[in-house]
Amino acid sequence: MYKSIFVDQCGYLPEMTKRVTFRSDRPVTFHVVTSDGRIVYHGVAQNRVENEAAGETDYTGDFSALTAPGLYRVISDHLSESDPFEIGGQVYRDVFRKAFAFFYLQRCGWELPESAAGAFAHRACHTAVASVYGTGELLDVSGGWHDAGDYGRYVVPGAMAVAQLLYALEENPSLCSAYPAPAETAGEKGSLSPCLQEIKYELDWMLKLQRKDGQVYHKASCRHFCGFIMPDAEREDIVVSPVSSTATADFAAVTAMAARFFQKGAPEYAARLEQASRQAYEALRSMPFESYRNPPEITTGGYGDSHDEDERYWAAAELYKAFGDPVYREDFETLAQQIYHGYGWGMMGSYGNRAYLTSPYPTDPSLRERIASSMVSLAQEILQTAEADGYGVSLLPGRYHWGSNMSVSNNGIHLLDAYRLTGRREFLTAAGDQLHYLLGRNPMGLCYLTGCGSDPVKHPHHRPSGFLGKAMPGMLAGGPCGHRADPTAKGVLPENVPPAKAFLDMSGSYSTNEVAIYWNSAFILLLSCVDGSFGGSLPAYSTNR
Ligand code: G3I
Ligand code: 9MR
Ligand code: ZN
Repeated sequence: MYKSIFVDQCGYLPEMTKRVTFRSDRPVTFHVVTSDGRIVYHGVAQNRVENEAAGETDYTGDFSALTAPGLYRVISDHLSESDPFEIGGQVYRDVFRKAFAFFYLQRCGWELPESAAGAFAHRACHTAVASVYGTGELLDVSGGWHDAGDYGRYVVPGAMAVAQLLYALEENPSLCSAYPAPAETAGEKGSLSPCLQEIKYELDWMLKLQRKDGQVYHKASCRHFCGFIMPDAEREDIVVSPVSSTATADFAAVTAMAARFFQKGAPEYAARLEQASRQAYEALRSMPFESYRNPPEITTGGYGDSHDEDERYWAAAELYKAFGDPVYREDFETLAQQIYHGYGWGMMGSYGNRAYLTSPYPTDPSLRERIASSMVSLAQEILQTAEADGYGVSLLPGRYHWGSNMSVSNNGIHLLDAYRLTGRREFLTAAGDQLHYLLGRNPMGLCYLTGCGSDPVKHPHHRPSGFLGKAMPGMLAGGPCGHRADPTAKGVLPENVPPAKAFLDMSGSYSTNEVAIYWNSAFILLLSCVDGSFGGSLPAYSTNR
């Protein structure tokens, strides 16, 4: 069905700003109607936007004044009607539950029972002892989460995912409490919440990737990507790839961060994490930067990097926040002569900024101010882009890269940082618009989260989904990628496809339609912060500690 009215298919919290996009070359009068056709709101969309990223003309309507809980659609005389949506205080709980359950369903080395995984049930996979590349050593590296549509397990994106899920727990414990423990894990691990239990599953694996000298191996995978088979059908040898400074730094950072979260419910585990973190950090000192490259025999994911100062920056800040040793503060403040930003796996500086700004130990007030103003400046640029876009999305036409929906999510988190630092509501509104874009208010008219909304992505590049012919629910698709970076995209999308429409809901298109644990974690953190903010519970950053 050709769409011309675009809304968040998962709905709106009552207090949220509610904007709707009309693909139209002339102003639009519109109504919001209840599911039984009663008109409850009348509006006019006046502001015209020539949308370069989408290659179209758009008008934006606003029906924020409508706050009554219920089921609605937007209609307009000369356009098709919108997808249905809900207004209500709990609209994002089911979305959260599905998006978080993705991590459990991505478990490696774990028998997923039908009672908890339905059709995605499988026997424990990749449990064989692995060989450490270039050595004769064998190592148990079972466990952790499959990275994405493939079955590789990688420390760098794994650390990003764990950090974002821990932040989501901190920002919105109420929403996180909506996630029920899978049947067979209920009651395990003492007083750990189901969310923390799940996060621990990845950390337990990551601890196995630390070498005796403290350095951290980059990943564990088979040598090559397998076909679209279930995980327990992949029986090739598992190889542990060489150590890297980015894996070692990210490991040091995220185990320090996690030690804070496990201190209360599992103090011995927190101590184990602290010991591993301190050892990795010390080992990092003797590791010059060397961008990780796959050895020639290995062709699975790379997660290489062009530098590692931002990872070291994050590690120093996180160890200082967790343990308070002056040396970590000195290291951070030396690195912070340049402020680093980024919530994505290749640029991790923003995690360091958050850790330093919220450290319980003494920090430098002038540096805190420098960091805070740099964060607000970054968010201001993101805000300007979002406010100028016909769909409110924070991407310029040239920024629709592989994993663009992760960038949209992380931009929303930058906007929320600025909201917390300044109290300026436009930052919060724009952050909400990033969520609305991902859940339906986008030029594709799709809910990019599988199994959610009335018109979700249905054919993700995800081996279990592809093998079973049905999309596992709760997975965020990578999103439009203007460079047509896979053979399917090159074969199907026209060369001049507008970047915001360079998306294919086809399982072959891994550069637009794969899924990944660190895309889901970015989405979950955005969702948690937005839901928490409108619920009034998002804590402010105090930079005058
Ligand atoms: O940032 C540059 C930009 O400046 C430039 O204009 C643009 C066009 O060349 O490229 C941008 O970088 C891209 C980068 O993603 C952006 O994050 C690279 O081209 C692109 O190759 C890179 O793709 C990565 C992809 O692996 C291929 O290496 C994705 O980020 C990354 O998410 C993806 O990760 C894969 C794992 O390897 C395997 N598991 C699945 C996972 C998700 O697809
Ligand atoms: O499935 C793989 C996906 O996880 C990766 O992101 C992508 C890029 O590295 O590669 C996919 O695997 C394809 C391989 O690169 C080429 N042969 C077809 C594979 C399945 O699409
Ligand atoms: Zn596995």
